[in-house]
Amino acid sequence: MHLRMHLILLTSLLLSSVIHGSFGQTAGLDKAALAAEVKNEFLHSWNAYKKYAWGHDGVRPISKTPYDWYASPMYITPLDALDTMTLMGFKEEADSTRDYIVRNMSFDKDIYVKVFEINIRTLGGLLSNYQLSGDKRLLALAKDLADRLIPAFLTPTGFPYVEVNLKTGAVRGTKTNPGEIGTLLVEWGTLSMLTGDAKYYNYAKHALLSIFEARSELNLVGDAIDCETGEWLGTDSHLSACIDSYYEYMVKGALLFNDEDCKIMWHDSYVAINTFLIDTAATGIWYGHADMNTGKRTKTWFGALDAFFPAVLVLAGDINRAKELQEACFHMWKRHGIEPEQFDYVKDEAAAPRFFLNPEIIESAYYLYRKTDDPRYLEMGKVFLDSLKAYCRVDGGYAELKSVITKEKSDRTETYFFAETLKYLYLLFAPAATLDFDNVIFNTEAHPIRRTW
Ligand code: DMJ
Repeated sequence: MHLRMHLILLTSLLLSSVIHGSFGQTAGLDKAALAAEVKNEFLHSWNAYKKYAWGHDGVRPISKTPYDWYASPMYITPLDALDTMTLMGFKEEADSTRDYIVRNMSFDKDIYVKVFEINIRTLGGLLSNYQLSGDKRLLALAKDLADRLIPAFLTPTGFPYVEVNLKTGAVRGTKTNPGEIGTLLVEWGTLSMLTGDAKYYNYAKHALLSIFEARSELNLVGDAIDCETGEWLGTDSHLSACIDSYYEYMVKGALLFNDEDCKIMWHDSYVAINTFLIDTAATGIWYGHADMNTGKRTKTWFGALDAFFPAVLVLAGDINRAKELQEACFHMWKRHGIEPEQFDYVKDEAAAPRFFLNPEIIESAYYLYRKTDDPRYLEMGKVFLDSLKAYCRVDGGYAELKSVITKEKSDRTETYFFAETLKYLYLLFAPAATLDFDNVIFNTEAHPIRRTW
């Protein structure tokens, strides 16, 4: 080939690699450097956990002390962090952490645990790490845990009790919500598929179907319900805490198990969401609050947790709406330099100013980037990373904020910071091959599940 032709080919190859980022650079952003930066931040917070809180559920990063959820530790941070360190390539650290978890984790404990939290963090973590490592001891732990949680499902409504005693099977907590009732199928369905025992799938599916059946005539749900009487205790409908992942697991249940009921439930719900919750303001499209029975607007609030919705819309195939909503989410982040727990999109200011190191907005940027290849989402990711480092980084890891306005810190690192926030940030910048996005479903705690059945 002529030398000039070689040069033209080389130039166009270089150009296309810059545009598409195959040399780690996109639109002026160095993806490889950003991925390395996230890994460093992971090590910074993980090493702080190890130094100040090893063997406990989590770290308080300002006082540099540990905390536990219950009288006896459940090793929530190590398990939540485990698949993140595996994906980041910290193999030795992952092997020793997994070994530590297996040697120490026991569910034969006289403690009442929250079914929802232990399901998404512990059961989800055990299942995803079993799939990633092939270590059967993790699957045995997952089965033992689920068996101990089963008494929660024995209610007249099919809605699980909020808490179960892992040793005695005693239950308590009747005031629950669609989020807690409907966020089980990914984990319990996976356990059925991996063990060949259909009962886990059936308990979780029955719970989801039952809460869907309790919806209003407008196809909306409220945010509090009694698991013994089935009476609604809160009729505010929204995409925020207490409801959010109820919708997420319809979409994920449909994709992971090809479940026809999940598809129908999602379809009907999405029509209602787009009729009664959707809203617009000068800053774009939003989803607010409305009464589940009348459809009347109750609040013009959207929050850090609601920012999971663009990711769900990507999975559901509504990419345009996902893009539009992510722009609104990004506005919410930039308004005070970091996103608040709740944002009033009409007043254009924080309505609840705390920040808990939440992952959802980053999760949505990652999903959108994987589907569109648009460097816009990398730019967003860089803003998220820079703000987190500027406002939340401390010697002892990463701290939550009492206020996104004053940036005053609070002495806690939630375990999902390791499972979700840092994982999604890393995956956004890391090579696509790091995780086969099209063939995994993340549970709501960002533990990836592969459809091996
Ligand atoms: C996580 O525990 C899960 O993502 C849950 O579904 C919602 N809240 C937190 C993260 O913000």
